[in-house]
Amino acid sequence: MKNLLKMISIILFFLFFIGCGDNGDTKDQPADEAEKISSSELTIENPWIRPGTQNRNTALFLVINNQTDKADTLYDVESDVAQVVEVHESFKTEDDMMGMRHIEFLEIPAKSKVELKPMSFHVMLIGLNEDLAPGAERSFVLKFKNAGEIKIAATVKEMMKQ
Ligand SMILES: [Cu+2]
Repeated sequence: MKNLLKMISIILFFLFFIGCGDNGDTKDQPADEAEKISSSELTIENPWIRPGTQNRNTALFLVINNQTDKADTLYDVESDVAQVVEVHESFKTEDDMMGMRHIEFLEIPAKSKVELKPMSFHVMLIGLNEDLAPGAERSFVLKFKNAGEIKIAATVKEMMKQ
């Protein structure tokens, strides 16, 4: 009798999934997937913002995971968090200092990940419109040549332990 009930619940389980179909809806994702925002092309993982104060600068960090067969290019990021939002890279100057500069395009090769992290690639937030304290959440739109626009939500937090 117990086994029969088990069978019925398994059948109901599958019927439920057949009924749902694949409509691309991601809102039923389990909680541990909450920080992964998928499009059909790319996955954005662990987006976070370094805390900052109004009129000053800070940055958005994340991992772009491209498991498709072709390279993609990040060419713009939009947000009302700051007056200027642009993709930057860090580099070493001739006198061994760290500098950073705006880049027009960030390529994400096929079947690979590009990590935007401190001292490396990052999304620079110049002239914050408000204070960003740990725990706050803000949205951004990442623009890719192939994947199109991907909207993400990033949480403000202190630098992650590596
Ligand atoms: Cu920068």
